[in-house]
Amino acid sequence: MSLEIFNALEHQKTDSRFTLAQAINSGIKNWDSSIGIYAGDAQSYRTFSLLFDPIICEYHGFSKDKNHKPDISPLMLPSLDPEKKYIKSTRVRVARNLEGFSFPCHISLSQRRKLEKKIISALDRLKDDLKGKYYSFEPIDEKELKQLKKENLWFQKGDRFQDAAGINSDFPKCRGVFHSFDKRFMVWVNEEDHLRVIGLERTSDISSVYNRLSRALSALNQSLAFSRDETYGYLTSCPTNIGTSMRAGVHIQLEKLEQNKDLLHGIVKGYNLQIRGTGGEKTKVENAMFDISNRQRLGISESKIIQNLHAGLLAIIKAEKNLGTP
Ligand code: CIR
Repeated sequence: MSLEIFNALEHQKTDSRFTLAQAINSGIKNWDSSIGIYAGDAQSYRTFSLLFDPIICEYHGFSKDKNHKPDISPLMLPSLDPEKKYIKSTRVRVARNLEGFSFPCHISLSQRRKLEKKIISALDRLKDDLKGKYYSFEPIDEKELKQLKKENLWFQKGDRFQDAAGINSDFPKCRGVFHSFDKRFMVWVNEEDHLRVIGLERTSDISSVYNRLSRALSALNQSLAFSRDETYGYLTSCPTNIGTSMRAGVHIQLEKLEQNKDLLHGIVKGYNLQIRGTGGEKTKVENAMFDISNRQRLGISESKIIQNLHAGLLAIIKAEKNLGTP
C-alpha cells in the first residue's frame, strides 16, 4: 500500500465502524501473507476500494469495467475416473454472507448468535436429500465431535492469518456444522464467512456434487438474503473468494506426475487451476495426494469453473497415464 493510499484511507470507516487498521491487521501481523487483508462488512469493498481494487485486479485478473455474470445452472459432464484410480474425492464449496450483518472478523457476539439462529432455521427447512442435522460446537458431545473429525465434517479454529483478522473471536461460540443425513452436503456456520456451503462425494462425479450444491443454494436463498455486489458478485471476508466464491476441487493421486512436477505445474497453469497440500491451504502434499481446484472465482461463472476444472483434470489424468506407459 502506498503512502498516498494510506493517507486517503487512514481515517475512513464503514457504517459498522470497520477501519483500515482492522482490514490490514492480518498482513501486518503475518509478513508471509499472500493477500493480507480482510473485509469486515460488505461496505469495506467500497470504502477501502483504493486498497481492495488493485489486489482484486491482480489476483482475479479482473477490473471493474469487466462483467461478472453468474450462472449456476445444472451440468451433465461425463465421469472422470469411475474406477477411482486417481480421484479419491470431489468437493465444491461456496461462501455466503448475509445482508445486514458484519462479516465474521467484525461481528459482535450477540449478532453472531442472531445470525446462527437465522441460519439454523433456514437449514431446518431443507428437504429430501438435503435434510440433516446441525451440530453446534458449544458444547459438543465428545463422541459426536470425534465422529465429525473422523469423517472430515467439521472445521477447526482459524489459522494465524484468520486469527489476526479477528475471525476467531469468541470461538467456538455460535459455530457449528450442518450435514445432510447422507453426508454429501454440508454447511459450516460462522467460520471465515457466515456460511460455507459444501457439496462432497468420495467419487469423481463433479456434476453430481455441483448440481446438489446448486439446488441447496436456491433452497437456502428462499429464506436467506446473500450479500452481493453488481460488479464483484458474492462478497466474502477474503477478496480472493469474491465473485462466485466457489472453490471446486478434487483429491487426486498422481504418483508419476509427482516425479514430473514441471509437467503437472504446466497443465495446472494452463487451465488456471491451483494446487494445495493434502490437508488444504498452506499444507504439504503427502503420498502424492494433490488437492487441485480452480484459481479464478471472479469474472467467470460457476458453471464455467466446473467445466474448466473437468477439462483440466482430464488433461492431468491423461498425462499421468502417459507417464505410466514405457
Ligand atoms: C494470506 O493473505 O495469505 C491469507 N489471508 C490467506 C489468503 C487467501 N488464500 C489464498 O490465496 N490461497
